[in-house]
Amino acid sequence: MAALEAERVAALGKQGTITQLLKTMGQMSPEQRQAEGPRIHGLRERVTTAIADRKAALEAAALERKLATETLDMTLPAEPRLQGSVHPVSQVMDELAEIFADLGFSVATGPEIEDDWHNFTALNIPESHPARAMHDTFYFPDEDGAERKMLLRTHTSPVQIRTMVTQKPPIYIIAPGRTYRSDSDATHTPMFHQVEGLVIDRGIHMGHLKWTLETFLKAFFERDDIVLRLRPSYFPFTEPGAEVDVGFSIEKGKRVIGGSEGWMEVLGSGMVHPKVIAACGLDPDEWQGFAFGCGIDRLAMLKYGMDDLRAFFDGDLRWLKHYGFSALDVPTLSGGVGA
Ligand code: 2NL
Repeated sequence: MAALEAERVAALGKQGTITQLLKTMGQMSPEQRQAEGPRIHGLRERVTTAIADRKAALEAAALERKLATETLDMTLPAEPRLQGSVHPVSQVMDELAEIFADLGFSVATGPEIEDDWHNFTALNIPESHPARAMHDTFYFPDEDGAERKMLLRTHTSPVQIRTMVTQKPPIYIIAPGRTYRSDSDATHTPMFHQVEGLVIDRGIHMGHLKWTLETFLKAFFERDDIVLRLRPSYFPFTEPGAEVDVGFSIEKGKRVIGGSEGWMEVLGSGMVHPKVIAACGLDPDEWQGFAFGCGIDRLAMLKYGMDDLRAFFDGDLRWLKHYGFSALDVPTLSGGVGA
C-alpha cells in the first residue's frame, strides 16, 4: 500500500511526472497541443485507473487474509446479562388481582399514612378500645391543632372505608398493600403485606362469603380438594365474625394446602358490622356485605414453600434468584376460576 501510494505521488502528485507533462501543455503551440493533449490526458486516465484498481485489489487481499486467519465462533453464547426477578409478594399480588378480577372485583388502593378515623374509628374501634393497643400502631408525633392522629395503617381496611365513603354500592373490591405494626420476631416483621376483600350489595349473606373464599382458595392453591372450616370469632368491624381454617395434608413430610388431615388458620372474615356501614354514610338496612383479610406474605409462604418470613425483606439476591419469578410468567391459571 505504501509503495503504491509512493508511485501515485511520483506520477500524479504536485511534482509528479504526469502533472509535469500536463504543465508543459501550457507552452505548446495549438497544433502540438491538439496532437499531444489527448495522449497526455489518456495517460493520466490510465494511470489513475490502474492505481485505483491496484488499491482495491490490495484491500480485498488484506480482508481475505484477515478472514482466513481470525476466527469468530458464532455459536458461543452471548455474555450473560444480570436479570432481575419478580418478588414472590408481587407475584402473589398479581395472582390475587387476576383471580378476583375473574370474580368481578377490582383492586382498590389508598394511602399508607392514615388518620385514626379511617384506620380505627370508622371500623367500630373507638378511642379506648383494646384493639387499638393490640394493633401495635406506629403513630406520628401530634401536629399542633390536628383533629385526627396520623399513623401508619395497621391493615388495609381504611382503603375499604375510603371506597365506601366515596363510591356508591354495589362495591366489589380487594385492597392489597403494605401494612405496619410495631412487632418484630421470627414470624412478624414491622412491615408486612395484607389483602382485604369487601363486598357491599343488597341481600348479601354468609353463603356468598364462604363460596367466594372457597373459589378464591381453589384458584390460588390450584387444587380442587380445598376444604374450609369457619369458626366463630370476634372482630369489632364484623358481626358475625369468623376465622377461616383451610384443610391441609402431609405430602413428603411437608404440609400442603388441600385435603383435611389437619386445619390451618389462613383468613379472618365476617359480615360487615352495620355500624361500619353507617359510619360510611350508607343505610345498613339497605346494604349488607362481607369482608375478609389475610396476610399476603403468609399466602406466598404456603403456596411456594418458604419457611422464614424475615428472608422476604432481607433483599438477599440469592433468595430472590431461588424464589423469584420471571417477569414474563403469567400470574395465574390460564383457565381462570371457572375452569
Ligand atoms: C385478619 C382479619 C379481617 C376484615 C378483615 C373488614 C373491613 C371492613 C369492614 C369489615 Cl371495611 N371488615 N375487614 C374483616 C374481618 C377480618 O381480617 O385476621 N386479618 C389478617
